[in-house]
Amino acid sequence: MSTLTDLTQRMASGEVEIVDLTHTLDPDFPVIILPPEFGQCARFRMEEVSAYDHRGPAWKWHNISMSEHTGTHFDAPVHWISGRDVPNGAVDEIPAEKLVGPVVVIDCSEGSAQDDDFELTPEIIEAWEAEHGRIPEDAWVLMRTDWSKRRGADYLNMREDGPHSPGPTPDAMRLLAEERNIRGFGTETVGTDAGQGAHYTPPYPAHFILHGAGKLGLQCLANLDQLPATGAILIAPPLKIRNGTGSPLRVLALVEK
Ligand code: 23J
Ligand code: MN
Repeated sequence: MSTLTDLTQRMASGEVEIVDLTHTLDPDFPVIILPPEFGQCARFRMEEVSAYDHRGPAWKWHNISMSEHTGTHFDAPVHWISGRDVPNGAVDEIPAEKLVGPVVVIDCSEGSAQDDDFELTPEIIEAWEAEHGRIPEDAWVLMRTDWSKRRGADYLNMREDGPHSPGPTPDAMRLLAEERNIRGFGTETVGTDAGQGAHYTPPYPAHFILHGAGKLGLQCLANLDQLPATGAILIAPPLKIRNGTGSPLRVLALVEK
């Protein structure tokens, strides 16, 4: 039997499941808030054009607007200054082969429940590899924190000194991008970086190191608790926005039960 016929049958029988890792686009879903001297990310907006009425008797449709970085979204290398000259670094240029591929999940949910500023370190990655094997080249690496279960103000978790949420250290990002040569890094929080990521050297190390190395990002993911540590396939194609730095998208995983 061909691989795809086999896959089709296993999806029909439920042996292979589709897990949706996407939050619903909604005006109330939080967006990243930067220090006030910087430009800001727009929330999702939707206006009715017609709803089977005098504006269009047999059809309903909406005009929508948002940032490239609103809701569950993809970060391209050109998003960051370190990746500005990466070849094919905008969302419309990324090869289609990069948009479907293997994914591993590092479970940081226990630590993140104890510490809002929990750090993913090289030690945690190496302990994960001792249990699950070396992170394969060109795989997505997702950091599970269960942050996607938070609602309202707890999601950004803003304090006087800015947002507090878990994220990777600069050394962890160097290990993943430079030594493991991953495809990309994804999180359940509003950024690939920790809430306090501006205070590392370099500032926002996930963005700086990943995109400088031509790697991809995913943020505001959901349902990472439904994924195995290894063996799933991620489907994450951004919109084909010319010179786009990122894009809201539907993220799906194929998981073998
Ligand atoms: C702009 C500036 C800083 C950050 C971000 C955007 C994001 O997290 C993003 O959505 O890419 S940290
Ligand atoms: Mn982004």
